[in-house]
Amino acid sequence: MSILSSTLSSNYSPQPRSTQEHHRDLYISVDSNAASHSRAHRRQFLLFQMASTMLSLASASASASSLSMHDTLKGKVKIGSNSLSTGFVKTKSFGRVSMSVAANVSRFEGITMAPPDPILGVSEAFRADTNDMKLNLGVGAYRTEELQPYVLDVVKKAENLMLQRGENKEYLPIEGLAAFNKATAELLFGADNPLLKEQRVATVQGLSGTGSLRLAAALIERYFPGAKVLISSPTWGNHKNIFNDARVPWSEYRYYDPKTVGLDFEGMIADIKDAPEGSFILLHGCAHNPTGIDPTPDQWEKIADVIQEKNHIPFFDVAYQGFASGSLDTDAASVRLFAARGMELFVAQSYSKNLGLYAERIGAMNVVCSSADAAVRVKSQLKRLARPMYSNPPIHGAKIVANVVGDPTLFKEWKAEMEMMAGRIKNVRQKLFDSLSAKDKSGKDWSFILKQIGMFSFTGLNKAQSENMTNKWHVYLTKDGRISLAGLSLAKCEYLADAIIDSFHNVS
Ligand code: PGU
Repeated sequence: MSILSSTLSSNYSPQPRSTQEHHRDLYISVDSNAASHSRAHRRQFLLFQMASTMLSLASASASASSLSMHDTLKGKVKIGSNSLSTGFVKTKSFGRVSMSVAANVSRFEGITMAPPDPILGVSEAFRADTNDMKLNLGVGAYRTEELQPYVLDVVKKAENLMLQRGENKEYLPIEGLAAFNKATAELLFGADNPLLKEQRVATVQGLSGTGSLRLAAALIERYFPGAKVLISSPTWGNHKNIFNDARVPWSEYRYYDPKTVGLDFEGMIADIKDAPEGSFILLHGCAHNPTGIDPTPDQWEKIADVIQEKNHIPFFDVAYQGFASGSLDTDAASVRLFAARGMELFVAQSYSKNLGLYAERIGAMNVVCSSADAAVRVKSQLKRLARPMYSNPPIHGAKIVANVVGDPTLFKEWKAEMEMMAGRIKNVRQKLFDSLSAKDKSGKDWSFILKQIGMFSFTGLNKAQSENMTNKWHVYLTKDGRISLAGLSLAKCEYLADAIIDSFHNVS
């Protein structure tokens, strides 16, 4: 009785409920008349048994793949051709009593299992693999030649400085740390860029690249209703999630040409031209993810021409500044070219890769406006959007960036470390190409690997071939055939070449 009484509530009030809510609960009727107490006991017990039976059928069906959760929620449990109702069990004139069914069926039965993330899920699968030869080339995270995570020396030095100064942990303003915002805009546009003096850039600290993109997506959704974002085909997988979640419509423009394993420049220009006037064109500032193929400076000019002609708004995602070429300035050239034309543009930045601050979630959203007045208003709205989402950003990474960039010695050391990291990636790229060329007797041209830049190589392996890499060779990569060279060592290049050659030639 105690279990029953604790799960029964006698003051059910028939408030309007959604059909789904309605079906999530089971209602059973019990006798609330005190005079027929013992009869009511027996009836409650019987009803409880009936309910339990139905519930176990419902939960059994929920786990059986032949029946959808939707069917269960609709109150139907189908067994063979029979169908049982798990709805009301009523007896006339008795008060209805709501019964909580936590013992067998969760309120979350309607929540289906989400698929693993196509990139971060690869690391989870890698961790579960016990084979000694395993290699994680899934996530774009820099490893040393010993395949260990790397904390930059300048980061350690900046953190020591912070400890010595005994800095506090009070809330930052909504827009983030002022010293960080100044440093990040200067790194991006160049410290002497006139648009900074003219105060035409609205910069707010963001939750790394992803959070900054998401904030910008919220701004588009609110102030450009119906405007479309054009993203490259292919692109970093999370772009689609970000715009979907912000309810911003998007479509793709042609980018990668599998025939030439290069840029489909004509297709890209044609698709940008075809987009409705005033669309946002998402561009990877440098080191395009996943292809590693960037437009040439000449092509960037032509892209800017079309965007200007069509009154589109360029939206740069800069996640690899300094990491592609080893130079902060070279890697910002595309953004600076557009800014120099006096265009209004969006730029999301990330310090995950170039300062190795992955888990600190430090980045920024910059909106270049045509006037200082517009920049003040845009910034105020970015803050307004940020406040209910995360209130204000974290301080630690912002202080590291501000300290590194603000100290001439540390800044110089950072540049040297970035060159070292970019250099190591270039070395493994070369060694992988050499190993493939030496081992593959088919005459296939692997030189596209050398033409790609940045952290990744887009191998051209299809899904089945990528799966062979993992299942047979314990090499973990994303299913689009992208490998992160930042997770590869010179010592593992030959093994990887064997895996690629086998997968490419022996799996269709
Ligand atoms: N934009 C691009 C083009 C990226 O490649 C990434 C990271 C980001 C933004 C966001 O990085 P934040 O860490 O939020 O600053 N892409 C990596 C990291 C793993 C992931 O998917 O988040 C990658 O492996 O593609």
